[in-house]
Amino acid sequence: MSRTLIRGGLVITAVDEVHADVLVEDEKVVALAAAGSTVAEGWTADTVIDAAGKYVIPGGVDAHTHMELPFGGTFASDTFETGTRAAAWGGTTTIVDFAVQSVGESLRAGLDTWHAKAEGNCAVDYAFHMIVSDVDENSLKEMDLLVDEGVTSFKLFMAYPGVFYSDDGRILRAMQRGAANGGLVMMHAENGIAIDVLVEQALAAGRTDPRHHGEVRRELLEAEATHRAIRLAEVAGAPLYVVHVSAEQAVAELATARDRGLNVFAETCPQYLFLSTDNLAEPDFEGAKYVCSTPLRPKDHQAALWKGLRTNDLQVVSTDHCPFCFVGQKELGRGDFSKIPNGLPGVENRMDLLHQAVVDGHISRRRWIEIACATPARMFGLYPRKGTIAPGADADIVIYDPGAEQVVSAATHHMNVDYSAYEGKRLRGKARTVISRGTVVVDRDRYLGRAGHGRYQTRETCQYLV
Ligand code: DUC
Ligand code: ZN
Ligand code: ZN
Repeated sequence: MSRTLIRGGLVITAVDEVHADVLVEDEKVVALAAAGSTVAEGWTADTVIDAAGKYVIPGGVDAHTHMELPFGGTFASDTFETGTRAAAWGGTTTIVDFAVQSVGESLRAGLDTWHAKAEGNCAVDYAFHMIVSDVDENSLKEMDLLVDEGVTSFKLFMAYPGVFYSDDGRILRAMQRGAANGGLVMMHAENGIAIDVLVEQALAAGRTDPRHHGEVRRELLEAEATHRAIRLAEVAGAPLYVVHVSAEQAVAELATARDRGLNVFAETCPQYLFLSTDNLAEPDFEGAKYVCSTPLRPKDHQAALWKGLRTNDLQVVSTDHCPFCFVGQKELGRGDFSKIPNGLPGVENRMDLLHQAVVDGHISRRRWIEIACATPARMFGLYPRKGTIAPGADADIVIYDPGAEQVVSAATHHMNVDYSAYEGKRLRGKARTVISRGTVVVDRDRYLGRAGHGRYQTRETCQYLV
């Protein structure tokens, strides 16, 4: 047995901030004791980590990543190996990635493919949601089997006709199944049928630049789809989790539903909190770096997102990490914005950007941990193994230096992508030491982890229902 003692830090969870020492045995947290108490002073360990002046926080849980996702004729540029290594550098110790069912394929075949991509390659722990692209009798039955084996959430798309899209009837059927088996339906809420009409009209009129991606994917079409998804979930008697919310009007739909007491939940992402249509409008095709869906919105939407995070109308911040290199990948859409692969890198930056939000006064320190660690773990059935520091929890712990200064740059990041969406941004705070299930994987500027340390995590059903 190995014992690690983390001494003298401020332990921050979603509910507490306490000056405490943390004792780890092998892969688990076994005890916390008040700093300086006789109990804590009596502890001995093989490794003692000095956390004086630092925060001791749970490892981040990023509930929305797409390593190696096939999209628009290419693949997301981070593999499970490079993407989870970058996650570790940024203080994220669990990812929940999306396995994909292709049309005509079973859920099982899709899930097996994603297991094969990830197994033996991950630096930190990982789990899967299942993207359901083909709702039929067989895939509905398979949903039951997946819930039983720990894949307890299913993403459906109201966008991308011909690829991932499901119509309302299919969505209703999947939600009814989720209501019966405990699976949580996650929704990409944009009216893709209407968007495709606007795309066609924009291209025909010669509006081909990246900024038109944001213009055709109208805020109202996000709000309309969000409203429809909520109503369908209500009819099915199912809970709902809306992914990557970016529009103020969609937040309003969510707030109304929650005020009515419905089990309706949602995430937003750092790109919607820190970036805007100004980035999409950058000249010389640079705007392509910021093409994702839902799209970036005008800056004035950000206030509604921050407010939603403060009032708990939005519960989670995930990245939707889906990187494509500018050279050779984003460039596929020169002259036609609809051919730009959708997605932004961010798995390495989320914890630090949200700490900057603490520094800037948008959220409290405990809320930072709640939206980035505890609630994603609860939402997707990983709590309290993940998302907190408590006896019995996995020892996924970050010694976080709140005073460190960093400038975000592709020159220094670890994601396998040739640009940073936050290039040049100054941030206060940085992970100093990152521990994954008791093993130090990052220490100061050294990477000590390995591909294959990360272990697949089965999940319970949603632990966040009211
Ligand atoms: N949105 C993105 O930006 N990328 C991948 C899929 C999605 O829904
Ligand atoms: Zn999506
Ligand atoms: Zn996504």
